[in-house]
Amino acid sequence: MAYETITFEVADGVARLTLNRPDKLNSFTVQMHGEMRDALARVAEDEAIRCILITGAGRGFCAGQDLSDRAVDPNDPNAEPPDLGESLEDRYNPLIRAVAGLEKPVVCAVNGVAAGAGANLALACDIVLAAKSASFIQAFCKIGLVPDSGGTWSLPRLVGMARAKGLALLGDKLPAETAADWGLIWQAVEDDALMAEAEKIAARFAKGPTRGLGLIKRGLRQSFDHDLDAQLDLERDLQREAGRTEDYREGVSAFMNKRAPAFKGR
Ligand code: LHQ
Repeated sequence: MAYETITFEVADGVARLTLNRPDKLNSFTVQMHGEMRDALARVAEDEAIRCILITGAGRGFCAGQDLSDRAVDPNDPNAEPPDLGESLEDRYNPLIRAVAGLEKPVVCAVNGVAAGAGANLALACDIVLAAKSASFIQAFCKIGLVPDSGGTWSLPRLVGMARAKGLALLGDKLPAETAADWGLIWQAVEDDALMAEAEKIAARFAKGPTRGLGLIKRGLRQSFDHDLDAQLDLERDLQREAGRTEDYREGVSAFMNKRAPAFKGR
């Protein structure tokens, strides 16, 4: 599939996906959803890809849904009011499931404003770095909508209910440094250091024990649905699986021989 609204390249075990509609702050169209779905499926399937790095072209990261897209525009005089539930079911929910469920690390470099579903796409990633000039806006309430793309799930878990409510009900701009202070994201970095920092982390993941890292993601994610007993059972199962990987053998061997491990991701 040829892409027009994103760029996608793979090198040295890292897939780089750049949202690429800079004139519209990389807001989502139906086409962009289709291209992202295709690219994320390639990442999931290709064993040579051991990490994905998502960022945006131009001055924004992603302004959420493109509000002029005919699929969601309530002002189209010739159309019934749009079914936004369908838009979530068909496009946003699969996108967030694909990102959150990917058993490989997802690094997000938030290069500028991240609004609406754009903010929540970033929050679905594993390691979120943001340029200090970037910001996060739960813009939904400003147009009468509800945070989607996992926002009502991730916000209270990341920052607690009081801050989740403030963000979701007020829809104000949260600067990257405050987002980092609150634990919404991993780190805010100087603007001109953003991509180098994100690349450094991605390169590290590309040499990591990919299956083990994927299992860590699964364990942390499922913890929200479990009490301690159930989580201990899950850890037993995950560790059993991790313990059977080549990378576990390599990790222990490297440690015992006082050398750096050469993980293969399997
Ligand atoms: C845009 C957009 C945009 C189109 C900037 N659409 N053009 C799910 C299911 C179905 C339906 C609805 O939504 C969802 C999920 C959602 O994501 S809902 C939330 C949708 N997003 C928003 O409400 C954010 C709208 N954008 C903004 O509030 C501002 O653009 C922010 C605060 C992000 C940035 O402000 P500025 O830095 O001042 O930039 P700007 O507003 O001047 O935008 C630059 C251009 O991008 C401009 O186009 P133009 O042709 O005038 O230069 C904007 O119209 C366009 N743009 N966001 N979402």
